[in-house]
Parts: sequence; C-alpha cells; structure tokens
Amino acid sequence: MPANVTAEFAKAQSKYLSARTREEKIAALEEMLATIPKHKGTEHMQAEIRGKLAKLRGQKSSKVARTTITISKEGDAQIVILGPTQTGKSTLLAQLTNAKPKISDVPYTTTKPEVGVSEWKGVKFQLIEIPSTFTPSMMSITANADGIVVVLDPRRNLDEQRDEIRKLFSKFRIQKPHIEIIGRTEIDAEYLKSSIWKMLGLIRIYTKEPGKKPETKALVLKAGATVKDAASAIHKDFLKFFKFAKVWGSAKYAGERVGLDYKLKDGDILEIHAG
Ligand SMILES: Nc1nc2c(ncn2[C@@H]2O[C@H](COP(=O)(O)OP(=O)(O)OP(=O)(O)O)[C@@H](O)[C@H]2O)c(=O)[nH]1
Ligand SMILES: [Mg+2]
Repeated sequence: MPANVTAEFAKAQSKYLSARTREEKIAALEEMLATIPKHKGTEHMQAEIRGKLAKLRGQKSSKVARTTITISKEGDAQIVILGPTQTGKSTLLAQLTNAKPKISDVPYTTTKPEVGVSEWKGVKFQLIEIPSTFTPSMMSITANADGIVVVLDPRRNLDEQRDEIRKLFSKFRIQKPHIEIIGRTEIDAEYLKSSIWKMLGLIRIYTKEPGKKPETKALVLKAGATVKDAASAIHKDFLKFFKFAKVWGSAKYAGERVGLDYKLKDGDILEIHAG
C-alpha cells in the first residue's frame, strides 16, 4: 500500500476488508476509488480496485446459483429449525438427534447449518438448524425442506417474533408446512416428534406378513393413500397378484379384510395377500 494515502482512503479500505456481502464490498471499493490520491504512484492500485469491482459486478447474473445450498436429504423428511437467536435451537437439535452443535449463551453461536437425524416410530427425520442471520443461502435450505420448526424466545414479545418470521418467509417466498414452539422450556421430545410428523401430512404404514409381527420400519405414504398405493410402493407384483388385505388400526375391527380402494390412516398395520 502506498504510504501517502489519505485517512479517508484508509477508512474505505478497512471497510472493504471487513465487508461480508457482495454489496458491501462494492460500496467499499467504490469509496476507495473515489478517495485514492490520483497520481502515478497509485496507478497500479487504482487498476487493482477497478479489477476487483468489475469482477464483483460481473457476478450479479450468477447470484442465484451461488446463494443456493442444498443439503442432501436423509430419511423420510427434511426439517429446518429456525428462529431468532438464543431461542434454544441447538439445544433442541441436540435433544432430538445425534448432532452435537455448540450450545452457548453467546448470540449467533450457530454459524453454519447443523444437521442431525431423529428416529421416531419407524420413521426418520433429518433436522437442520440454520443460523439466525437468515442469509439467502441458509434460506435456500429452508425453501428446499419439507417442513419448518419455528422456535421463539419466551423472554420476548411473541407476536413481534411471529411478525419477523412472517416477513422472513414472505421475503424468501417460503411456503412450507410449519409449526411453532416456544424455546428455552422443557419440551417433551415425544410430543414434539409427533407434532413434526403431523405437520408433514404423511402417514406411517407398518406392513406385516401373515403370521408375523409388523415391520418396525414404517412405509411412508402421502395422507389419503390407499391400499393400492401401499401395494404398488412395496412391490409391483403385490398389486398385480393382489387378492385382499387385512388392516389393523383404522379398520372397523382388528384384521378386517379390505380391498385396494381402502383409505389407510397414519399408524395402520397392513397385511397384503397376493398370489
Ligand atoms: N434454562 C434453560 N436454558 C436453555 C434452554 N434451552 C437453551 N437454553 C440456554 O439458552 C442458551 C442458548 O441456547 P442454544 O441452544 O445455543 O440457542 P440457539 O437458538 O441455538 O442460539 P444461536 O445458535 O446462538 O442462535 C444456552 O445458554 C442454553 O443453555 C432451556 O430449556 N432452559
Ligand atoms: Mg444454535
């Protein structure tokens, strides 16, 4: 750096060094260019600043691509945990999954997505805590998820926080099933997992073979699915050679015989007879 720069230039340069977003960097570089003493000794540096500016400006068209992050799905559903900072999101993630996120009383402790998997009644949810800075890339994870758990702070006005979340969702065009919970309180894990499941609009079907116990791993289908949907999801031959099925749970009586059109309910046990 040339020794004879002005205080204004030095200030602009320090702004550039601490700039995080593309916009902040551009603004700081423009300021540097405006304040740099224009003489032979700074020509090289002026060119360097112009080069950086051109590069940053040129990135505009690819902005969408660069701000999208995808976390590959694991299990039956991908759920994002978000909310204002210090609401107990990491604590919740650690309570529900195998993840070991950093938990502390320092605001914005979580700075990258924290991922864990939770198993419940034969289904698996992938839970992702995103940082409360809500950057476009983090919000792109939310836009790709199957559902959202919004965690609010009991120490602050709840309606104010709901309003912030509503604005956030509208800014990033997030239209996903979501539930709200109040963080930093004792939350029953069973209750929470069943609420997450209900939010998703999916059903768990436990298939069984005649004379055997039901499978522990659930077959996951969309709400409203029929025996036909279940049969074709298991194996195409099941549908082809279908004779009848027996249902426990939603059926009028345990093990009632039903046909392909029978509408299954969450938690049903299903035995298909084919041959
Ligand atoms: N008393 C009490 N404290 C809690 C509870 N849950 C979280 N905390 C405390 O609240 C602080 C923040 O918890 P985190 O789980 O890190 O909160 P977070 O929402 O992930 O915070 P950031 O990642 O910083 O946004 C920590 O000091 C926790 O120990 C709770 O149920 N009861
Ligand atoms: Mg956290």
